[in-house]
Amino acid sequence: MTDGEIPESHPRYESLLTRHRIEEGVDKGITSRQGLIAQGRGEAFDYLLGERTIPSADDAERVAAAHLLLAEHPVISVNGNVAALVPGEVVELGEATSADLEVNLFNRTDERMTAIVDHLREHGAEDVKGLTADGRIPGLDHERAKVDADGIGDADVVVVPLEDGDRAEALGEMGKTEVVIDLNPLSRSARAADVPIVDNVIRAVPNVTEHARDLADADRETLESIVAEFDADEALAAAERAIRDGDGADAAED
Ligand code: PTJ
Repeated sequence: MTDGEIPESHPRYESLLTRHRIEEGVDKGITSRQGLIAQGRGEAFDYLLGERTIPSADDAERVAAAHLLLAEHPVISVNGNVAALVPGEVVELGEATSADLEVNLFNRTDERMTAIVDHLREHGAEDVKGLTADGRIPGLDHERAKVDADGIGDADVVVVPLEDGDRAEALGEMGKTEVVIDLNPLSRSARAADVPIVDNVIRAVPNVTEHARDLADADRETLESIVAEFDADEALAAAERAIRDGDGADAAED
């Protein structure tokens, strides 16, 4: 099955497309097998949220765009799931916000690093960081700590979609502003974030790009007030309410 063979009219189109892309990512050596498990966990939360961008997530996506536009050196961290699900979309987000892309893996191997860098280049990326690995995130064990000194090492704002909790916390402790995209509002990553986006990466990344384009001509004062008004705890609480109230599951029912 290819992307084009899933009928768009299918009520679970997006979910089937996502599964297909992740499977293909594993076949290509981009996504780890653990990525399949992570995807399953994410899907369960997405189902409960109604497989839609809830209003609080849309707000967070706008705030993320404002942070990226204000940043001196924004970097988007790309792992095996992100590369499989939204390769072209992260390239577009990088272009819209002048952010670097850096491959940073939980299960790091040279083969996966190279496969992901090549995959991003095929989707239009010019410069992809991550292979130099001459910087370290303090407080993490060896492989997960590897970053480029002039990439995530130097960044003031980092977007970390589908992150594992330890690394999200360690990046936060380095004083970087962290935007986390994670469908689980209870995860340590979401809780460590300055801007937690509780939404599927497949919807969140293009929506941050759209907000960034919309805010491209905004002055610093406007961007700073968007950032200042954001309440991360309230965003997490709103997502948890949406899940507990069950409105979402009705919307996604099939
Ligand atoms: O490619 P690697 O080696 O860097 O590994 C990447 C994974 C994702 C396997 C690794 O970071 C991992 O094991 O992550 P966790 O601890 O399973 O956390 C993944 C989080 O992402 C979970 O909280 C899921 O709910 C969430 N998630 C899964 N799929 C999506 C998602 N969030 C947004 N969009 C998704 N499509």
